[in-house]
Amino acid sequence: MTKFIDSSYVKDLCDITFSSYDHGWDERNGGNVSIRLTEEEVARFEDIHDVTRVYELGFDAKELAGQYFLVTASGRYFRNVIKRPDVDAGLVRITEDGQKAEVHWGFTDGAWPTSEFPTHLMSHIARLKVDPGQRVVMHCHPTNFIALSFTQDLDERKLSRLLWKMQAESLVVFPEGVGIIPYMTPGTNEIGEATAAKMAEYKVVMWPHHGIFAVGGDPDETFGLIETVEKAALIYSQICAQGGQIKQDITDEQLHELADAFGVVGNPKFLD
Ligand code: 2HA
Ligand code: ZN
Repeated sequence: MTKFIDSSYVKDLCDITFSSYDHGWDERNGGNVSIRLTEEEVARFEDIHDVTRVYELGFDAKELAGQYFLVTASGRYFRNVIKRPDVDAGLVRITEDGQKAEVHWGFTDGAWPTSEFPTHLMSHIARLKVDPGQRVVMHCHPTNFIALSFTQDLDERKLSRLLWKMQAESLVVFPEGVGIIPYMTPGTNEIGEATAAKMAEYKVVMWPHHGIFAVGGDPDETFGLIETVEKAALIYSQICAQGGQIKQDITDEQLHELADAFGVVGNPKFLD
């Protein structure tokens, strides 16, 4: 019997992976999540064990030396994490030299961290410099958001403005807008570096023709951010389904008023 019950983060991981699957954003083994834990939180794992296996990261993660990450496993399905979190997820610690990850909990049938672990760790490094409170990185495949990468210019200003104007919530939830990298092969250090470079400015990064990377302070907030972006994209899909003609939308003046009312600063590069 698995004894992860003292870690609320394992429950949160189960919750957001299943919700994401349930929204249709994680077919097969699509999607991955990582959560940076404090030592206090790590101490709450009842069946934490000494290092059983060590995994080569394939890049230098020295800036995260000694940090612990709860992370979903490579090749496993979000649909199943809720049923067997200790099999389809695990807890790893980055070694002092920043070259490896030691398995301390989970991955009980021999799995390794997600193939996107380099992008996760590089994104954590980037966000630590912006806001050390941001401890969650989530990747999934939201349908309407991906569809935009086929029909819209891959232009951060244009895409951010489109999403901001679909609903009042957008600007409040992602006032920086959305970053976009070019289409790249997933699972590589190169896509990790490109994503992390965008994470210096944005909490949301589009992977064209693939999905989304998002960061947040806790699992709920991160999942809520993805939901908000995808809802804006869904509204745009519905507009297109209704003929595509926009007769009125949220004006720039109204965006400025929104930002003032909610105490956020809209990215000045994207606001007129
Ligand atoms: O983890 O989504 O990008 C499976 C993926 C790869
Ligand atoms: Zn993916």
